[in-house]
Amino acid sequence: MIKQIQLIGLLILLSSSLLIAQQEVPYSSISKKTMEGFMDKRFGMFIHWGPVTLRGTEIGWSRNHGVSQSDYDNLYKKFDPVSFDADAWVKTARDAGMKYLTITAKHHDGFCLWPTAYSDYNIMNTPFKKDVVGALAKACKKYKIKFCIYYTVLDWYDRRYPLHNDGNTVPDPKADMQQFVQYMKNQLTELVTNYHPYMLWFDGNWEAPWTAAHGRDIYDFLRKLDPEVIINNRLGKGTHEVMSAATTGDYATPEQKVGGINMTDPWESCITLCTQWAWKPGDAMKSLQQCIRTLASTAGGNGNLLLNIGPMPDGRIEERQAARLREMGSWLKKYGASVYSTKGGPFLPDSVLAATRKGNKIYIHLFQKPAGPLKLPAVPGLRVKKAYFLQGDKVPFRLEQEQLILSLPQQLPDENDAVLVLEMDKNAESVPLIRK
Ligand code: JFZ
Repeated sequence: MIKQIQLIGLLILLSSSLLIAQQEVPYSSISKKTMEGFMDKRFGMFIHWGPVTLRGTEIGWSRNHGVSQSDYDNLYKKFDPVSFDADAWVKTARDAGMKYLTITAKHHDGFCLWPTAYSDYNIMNTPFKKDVVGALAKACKKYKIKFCIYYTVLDWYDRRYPLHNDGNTVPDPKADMQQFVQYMKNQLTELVTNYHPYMLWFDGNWEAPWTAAHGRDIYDFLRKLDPEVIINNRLGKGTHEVMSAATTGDYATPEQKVGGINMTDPWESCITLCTQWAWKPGDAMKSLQQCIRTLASTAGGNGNLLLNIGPMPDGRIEERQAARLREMGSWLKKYGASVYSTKGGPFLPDSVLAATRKGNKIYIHLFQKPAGPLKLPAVPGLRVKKAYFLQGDKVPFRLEQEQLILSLPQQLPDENDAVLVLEMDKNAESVPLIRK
């Protein structure tokens, strides 16, 4: 009897602490295994595209800022990307070493890149008349790239959504959030059931009409449609950058910067290859060195990189952007073992280096040659058996007063990122983070 009462007490305690825990953690019910599979991919392609590319200005944001609303909203009538080739885009992603691809099916301007039955403002009413989202989903399947869909919450075009412009604060009294949310559900049902995305990338959750309750409602709705579809954290009201109690969604989305190291919460940084999300003629492009170091630093922080490109109005990816992506692919062919399926750390990333690890190996991504030898704190409980550059020469090392001292050559073997391998005597994946 006493045992039974104790057991019941324990159960009550357990379930109430579970309840409390539920309120303190993000609103997310994805399996750990699915998220681990996602985080193993490390590198994906973001694509921002739509009729706005005819003006070369920023998608969504340039409506009423540089491009008049009437001009912007009529661009679709001239959108005819005759050179669009879904296979070519997906092959560009694959050859860059990217493992997934995320397309803006609907951005803040409300235009839909698929033949939705719920809005006439879609690709079938352009001269092009082809399902861009469907073509990409099919090509991704063919080339074994995970297909993902960006879908904005805020929609400055739709009259049911209360705000019709960036900077608007007074809600339209004729708008109706309940109807708008139903419209979202209808479209999300189309997207999930027709294209089976691996992940949904929400956005535009910061405006006042969108509430935390809306986010949880959509999250539950999607979970019923597909228990495994991954959902980013821009459905709730918390910050994008980190997961918190206010978060609805499965992973954090720092934007235009590498996220901070986090060994528990999954995250993905979205960063543009040029400066604009959508195509801009002659836009400044990041160097190969910047791209490689961004990817290495992201992996070093235990996150993914979603690198954005903006294809041109005729449907092609600019050759200089494609070339940069091919260079990334060649680098990854050689150094991919230090990026894919690794964990970040144990050394904290900084401007000099980023560390990743897999099994017994710790990879040191060196961005800069120190004046003398490279000095790292010894890894507690583990011993270095061998040190060498990945695909390269051995590196002499010694241990001196809890410091690992590595003698580097005059010139590092790769000026963008020289990857050193430390082969340890034990698995290094769960070693606590080490401050240098
Ligand atoms: C958002 C989009 O607005 C942007 O166009 C792009 O799609 C990016 C991936 O995500 O970026 C933001 C998010 C929030 C703000 C501005 C841009 N904000 O709060 O001002």
